[in-house]
Amino acid sequence: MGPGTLVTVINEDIEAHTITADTGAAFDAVIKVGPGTFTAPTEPETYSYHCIFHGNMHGTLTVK
Ligand SMILES: [Cu+2]
Repeated sequence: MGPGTLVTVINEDIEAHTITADTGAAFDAVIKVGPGTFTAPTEPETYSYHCIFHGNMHGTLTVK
């Protein structure tokens, strides 16, 4: 996604999750059940992220 994009995500689970950058404070959003939003970082990079509630949940976010 583009730098600074407002990203919409849909949590289809039955509990809240977070999208939290592994390092730094690039983004950290709690996503409750249903749609949620967070703002992508402005620095182009591939960011690793995780859910602070569930250690096995992780992914990457590419800003370019
Ligand atoms: Cu989670």
